[in-house]
Amino acid sequence: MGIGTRRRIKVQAATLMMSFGVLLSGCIRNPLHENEITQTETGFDHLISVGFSQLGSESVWRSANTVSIQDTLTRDNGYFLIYNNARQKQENQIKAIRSFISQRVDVIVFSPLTEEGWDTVLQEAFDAGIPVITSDRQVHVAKEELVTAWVGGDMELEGEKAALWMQEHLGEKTPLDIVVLTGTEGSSAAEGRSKGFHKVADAFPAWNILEEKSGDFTMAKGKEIMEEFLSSYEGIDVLVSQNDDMTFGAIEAMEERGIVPGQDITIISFDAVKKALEMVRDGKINVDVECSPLLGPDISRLITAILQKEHFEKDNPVEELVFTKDNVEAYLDSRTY
Ligand code: GYE
Repeated sequence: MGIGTRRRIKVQAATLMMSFGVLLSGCIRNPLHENEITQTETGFDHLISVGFSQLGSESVWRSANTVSIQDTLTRDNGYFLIYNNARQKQENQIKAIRSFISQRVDVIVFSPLTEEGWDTVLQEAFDAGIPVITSDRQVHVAKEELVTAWVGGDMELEGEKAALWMQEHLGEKTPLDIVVLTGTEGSSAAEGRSKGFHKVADAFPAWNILEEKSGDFTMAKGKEIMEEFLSSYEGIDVLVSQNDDMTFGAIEAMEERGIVPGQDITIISFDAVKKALEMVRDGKINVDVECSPLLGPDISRLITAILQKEHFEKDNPVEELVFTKDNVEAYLDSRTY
């Protein structure tokens, strides 16, 4: 090895160590205790540190949700945000929450991948005196006080709205062969939408649910499972798809077989992202039940209320609409995601 190469390696090692040092100090720095700011948007004289564990980036909805939270919890708005993407793994979320606890953040916000399995880590947050807000999805915990507040869409109501649209537009006495693409197993989003749908659909014997299978809220999986459905069953009348990404995949699968989406098969979707609303306008999706990802401002309001010990509701469902060809035009331009 020549002297030049050796020196280059040394310089690189030194740079690495320096950036590691910066990284490290960045990690343990807790701006809450620096008192460097005189007055912030939140009314506090210091930045509020928030640890946010996002469950992944599986869908258009999820990306819009992440952006909404990152764009709201900014330094300019009085926050120091520590963001972690768990890439669809509960153990990554648990790890992230533990690191937020050890960094002594003021608040933990997280969107739980699944409902079960949070008691231990949330007890640790509780014991450390850190309030926890669940955003979007919900958890099942033995002790209610482990979650300070929740904000998100009412998934059960969304499922009910889908079935009520079918009842009104297709008829409860019409024999229908139905397939359902469900979301991530064990998630409150999938469980809630299924529960709400069944609440209505189970009362109508003419509606025949052929199969319900998880497409994990992704386009690729949605396409794969729809292909399976189309190979297994002839004459499917209705597809209920628990999010738009799976719907996009399912539509591809249909079109590849010469099936006209929205006509040959009635399509019911959830989320109502812009690309899906355009498909509602074009008649490919018959109805899209809205679920709003723009939760940043609500989360910010909750955080300040909790820390200022003002009144706040524990459960905060957001208002959501139902889109069909009849009303979609008015909402298309303003859709940002
Ligand atoms: O419908 C889907 C996302 O939990 C409501 O998760 C959310 C769901 C949403 O991946 O697109």
